[in-house]
Amino acid sequence: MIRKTDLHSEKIRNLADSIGIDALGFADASEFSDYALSHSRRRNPKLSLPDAKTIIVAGIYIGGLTLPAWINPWYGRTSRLYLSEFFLDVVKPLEPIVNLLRNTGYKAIVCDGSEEGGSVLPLKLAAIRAGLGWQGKNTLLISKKYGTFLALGGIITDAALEHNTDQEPDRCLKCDKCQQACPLRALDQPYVLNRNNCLSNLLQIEHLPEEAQSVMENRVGDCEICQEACPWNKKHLDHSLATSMTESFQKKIEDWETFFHLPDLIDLSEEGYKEKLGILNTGISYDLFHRNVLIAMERAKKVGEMADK
Ligand code: B12
Repeated sequence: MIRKTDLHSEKIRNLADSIGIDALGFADASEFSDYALSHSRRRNPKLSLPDAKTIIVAGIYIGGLTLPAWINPWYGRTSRLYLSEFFLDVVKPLEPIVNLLRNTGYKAIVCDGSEEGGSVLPLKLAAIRAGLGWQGKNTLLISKKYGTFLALGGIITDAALEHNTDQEPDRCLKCDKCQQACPLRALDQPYVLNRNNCLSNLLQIEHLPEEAQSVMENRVGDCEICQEACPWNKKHLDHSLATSMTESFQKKIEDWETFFHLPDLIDLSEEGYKEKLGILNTGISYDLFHRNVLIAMERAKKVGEMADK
């Protein structure tokens, strides 16, 4: 049994390393007073754990992963986060750290977007406070080493660990490539996402405006246009930093290659959707997914007809 006094930040860092977590930081668990959603539980970790002292923020690299089929109109396109199984936060990989904390007599609550009321942290702001990077004009956390391709996870604990005190400066400077690239101008105000114009949002809600349908191309879930335009992601788009996870990730991603063939997806039943895509844990309903597939299929036919002309 490890005594409370023996649990040092180093022990958690070494454990995180051994379980394939690419980025890790500790932040104080005070309120996020600059968090725009003032009513949200995410704003104050102490609402989830009254004697919270530390937020442990973890990042898993999902860059470099790509599916050649994504540029083929006959295949449904999603995103690296979508296929990473971390769409609703990095949760499972954090279990060994949670167990270490609890086995040492500390409390630990994991931010889990798939649980009702479980999304207890503004992970991007917590990651900034933990020293993992800065918030870019596309509102995402940008890391010098991993770009925006860190899927994030977080733990609120009453363990007093070595809190990061040195936040990364904003390195977006004059660049506005993400803002220029967004086809629906969701980033016209830098650092603020107008989610009503964000394809990633629109593809998972009821109302999908005509204009969005006209620019979604073969996207059936999520959109990465603002990420692909970001200079900090350049080195992560076609090849990846070799991390312990990436090989297994790329392999997992390739397994989806043929699955998203639109003519097959058209006939995918709700049971098939849950059975096959349930593991991705996106929380997106079958009806919305199927709607997106139908629209992408109509477009593929048009593109096909144009090509035949
Ligand atoms: C809700 C949500 C969404 C929503 C809304 C996004 C948004 N920016 O609000 C939708 C569905 C659109 C979305 C999309 C995506 N998401 Co999302 N999302 C979340 C979630 C659950 C909460 C984010 C949040 O707090 N939003 C509320 C806004 C207010 O907070 P904010 O974005 O930090 O906004 C700050 C600034 O923009 C500014 N601001 C914002 N609004 C306003 C308004 C005013 C008046 C002012 C003054 C300031 C201001 O201040 C805020 C700081 O307080 C997090 C998980 C989590 N628990 O944190 C994942 C998360 C942020 N998403 C993530 C990702 C990867 C994406 C996508 C890139 C997925 C993809 N396509 O690949 C897209 C990209 C869209 C984008 N450019 O942000 C990752 C980010 C990882 C990273 N490296 O940054 C997270 C952390 C999920 C994860 N576990 O990894 N997402």
